[in-house]
Amino acid sequence: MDYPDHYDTEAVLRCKQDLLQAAQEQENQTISDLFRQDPDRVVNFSLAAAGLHLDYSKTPLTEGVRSRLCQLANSAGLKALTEATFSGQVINHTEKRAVLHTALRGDPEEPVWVDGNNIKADVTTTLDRMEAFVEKVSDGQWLGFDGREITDIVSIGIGGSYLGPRVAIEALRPYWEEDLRCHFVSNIDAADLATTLEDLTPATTLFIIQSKSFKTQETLTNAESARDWFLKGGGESSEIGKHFVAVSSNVALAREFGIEESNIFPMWDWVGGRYSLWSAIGLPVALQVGMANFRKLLAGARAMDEHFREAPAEENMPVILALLGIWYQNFLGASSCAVIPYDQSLENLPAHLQQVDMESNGKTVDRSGNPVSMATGVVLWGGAGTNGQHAYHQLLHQGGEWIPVDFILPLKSHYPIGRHHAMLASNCLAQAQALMHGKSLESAMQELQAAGLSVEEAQKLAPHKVIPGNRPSHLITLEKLTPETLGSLIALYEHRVFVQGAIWDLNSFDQWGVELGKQLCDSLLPLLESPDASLQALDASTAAAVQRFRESSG
Ligand code: G6Q
Repeated sequence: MDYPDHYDTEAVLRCKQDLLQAAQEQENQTISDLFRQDPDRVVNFSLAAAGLHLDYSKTPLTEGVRSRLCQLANSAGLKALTEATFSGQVINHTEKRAVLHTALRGDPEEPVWVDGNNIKADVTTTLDRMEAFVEKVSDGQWLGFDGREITDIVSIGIGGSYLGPRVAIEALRPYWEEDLRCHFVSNIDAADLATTLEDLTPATTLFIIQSKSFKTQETLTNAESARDWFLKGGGESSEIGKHFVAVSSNVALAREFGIEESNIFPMWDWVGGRYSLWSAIGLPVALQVGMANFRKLLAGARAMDEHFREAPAEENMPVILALLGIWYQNFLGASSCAVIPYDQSLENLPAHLQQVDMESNGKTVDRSGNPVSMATGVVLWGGAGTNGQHAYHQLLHQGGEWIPVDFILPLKSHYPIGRHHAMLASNCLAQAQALMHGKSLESAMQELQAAGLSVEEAQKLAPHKVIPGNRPSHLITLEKLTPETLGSLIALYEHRVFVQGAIWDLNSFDQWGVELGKQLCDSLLPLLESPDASLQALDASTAAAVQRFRESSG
């Protein structure tokens, strides 16, 4: 490792033992008991930071456990690792890279050095280049090959080069520039590209090829097919420069594709894909909502960074959320967590957070290469409320496994129509109440009898109506979903992942697990495409599937 390691294995072990004992001691205590014991529980278990408010009182957390969990974070060297990260040390040691997405949104006057270079200067220059580009496109100075203005942007990228920008654009719908529409193509499935291009006109469409490596199979194949579409639709090779720009750290490959160097926006080794929304990968966002709003998004994230860096653990929102997750998973046995925004425009936020979390911490080897001693990573899933209430919330309420939920609720809507927003909020709060209180057999019986059922009938039906309750949830509220609060919200989850990775002693910033699938895919593709190639080296099931594919392709 290239940075001072402050992980105190012995102390972490002692904290774990303490916490295991605490978990046993409070086995029979319910969340409702905790509210009865502490009339100020809501105040004592709430936090405000960077435009967000977190109420984590509806959880099985006591003050004693909170301070033990904070000790755990302390023993894992969280503070030192945080400072090492922010200051540019090589935290991602398996890839020999610094981890500096925070520098993309940090104070431009505070230098951060990587290999003797103050990267803040590069960040500022890139933001200025983005601004100039956005202005040209939105002011109609950037013209397509037949002299018309650009009306549609198609961002081609996948994974980290796609999910964050898509979520930000969807979330910031009220801030959209008129006369410009951003579209996304990510999947290698041609349906994605074909259906996106269906209604577009080559002369008024601008493609942004978003690929840090400029080597990703899906992105390059989609980019090549998009270029064919452009050339078949009246564009000339010499005009590719007017319709294709790139965001990449691989300038040579982007140029080889036909993109002019002046239209290639940089990416750097020290920005991980899933943390790259804040870099030029955010260009589609800047185009769709304007550069001023993109800068506000960065400012919101910066406010959360500052809070994360400065606040003591017990008052630190990302730390508390991370510790709650550790408490649930490592000591109380949860294996999944849900993020449920009560905001339609955040419908796809869970998909982005899923990548940030599961690609970062879905690992079982610690930073020294040894197997970890506790459960790591968590299945993160979710979707927009109220839609989920008519789908998977049943399992949240009565399923065999309890699943902690983050409810996210903007207090004001951008669409103040009738009673919609109060109804949305009441649904959100009711779900959290139902999870905590549940319904006892006794109240189910009473309800059924009050509805006119005989005792016998009520006894048969009542067990189906029992809801165990005592299930934790956290309520994150914000005044309104703005570029600033969105930035702060996404940064909150980034830091939550970081804290958990620090406690589990993982390298949260590599992703070797995704490589094997890519390698096997490369060797299977020629077998699918050449009918006579031998399938002998394959397992029987894969060989049979290849054979079926070949027969179907004729
Ligand atoms: C994110 C991952 C991954 C990556 C994509 C796209 O952290 O590394 O999701 O973003 O594989 O990679 P490129 O940007 O290099 O095309």
